[in-house]
Amino acid sequence: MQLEQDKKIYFISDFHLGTPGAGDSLKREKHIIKFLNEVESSAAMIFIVGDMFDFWYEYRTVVPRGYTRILGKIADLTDKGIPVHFFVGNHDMWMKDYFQKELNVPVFFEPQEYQFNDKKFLVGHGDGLGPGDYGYKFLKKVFRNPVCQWLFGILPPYFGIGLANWSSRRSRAATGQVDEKYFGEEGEWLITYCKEQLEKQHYDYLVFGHRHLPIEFKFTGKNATYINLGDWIRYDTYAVFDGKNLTLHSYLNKATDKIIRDQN
Ligand SMILES: [Mn+2]
Repeated sequence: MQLEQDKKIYFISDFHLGTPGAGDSLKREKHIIKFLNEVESSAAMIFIVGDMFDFWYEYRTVVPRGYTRILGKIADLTDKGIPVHFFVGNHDMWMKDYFQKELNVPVFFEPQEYQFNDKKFLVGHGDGLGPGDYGYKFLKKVFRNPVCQWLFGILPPYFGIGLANWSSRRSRAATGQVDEKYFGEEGEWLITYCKEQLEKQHYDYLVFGHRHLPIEFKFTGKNATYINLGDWIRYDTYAVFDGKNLTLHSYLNKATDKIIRDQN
């Protein structure tokens, strides 16, 4: 894709709508929509890179209630001809064809490559990539297993969604504080994953979410940058590609100083 003059591509992730409760979630949802309203006139394309919902499961004929504003906004964007691409996260991987059919939004389950102008991108949510995290990788296999998904789908939603909300609260509680600390080049497994990918082929930008920590990491001698999109809980961060460079910003300068810019 070749960008027109003054057009930009936006990347955002990890809204976790639904948590911690309806009131806070609605405030965040409106804040995200305000951002989308402001950028849409310059947007050639928008990427939502996973964990839009704290929990989402599409039954064959039914979707979870709520989130009408953000879903409406996404429909509005695609109706106006702005492509929106969605990557599932570990909190909203139970997607079928609702986004494609209702919102005209393609949904991706694995990292994808893109070429914008002369820059090559790799984009994905980032869960279960790189070394370690075997417990989660096993769980992901279970969650993505069609039989397990079918079994979950025949549970009454009162029970199924209740169970999911309970377990997502527990997983947040378990990882709550760890997210905020930057582990450096050796400790950040998405950096390790990026290095593995860069061994195989060149990318200018490797863009992930999941980490809930805004990071810009430049790989020395590779002319490549890993960007982590942070989240819309603590940082309200987004990445923007202006045709030449991809850079990380905080909406309304909420936490620009908290963006980790590791020049290596
Ligand atoms: Mn997340």
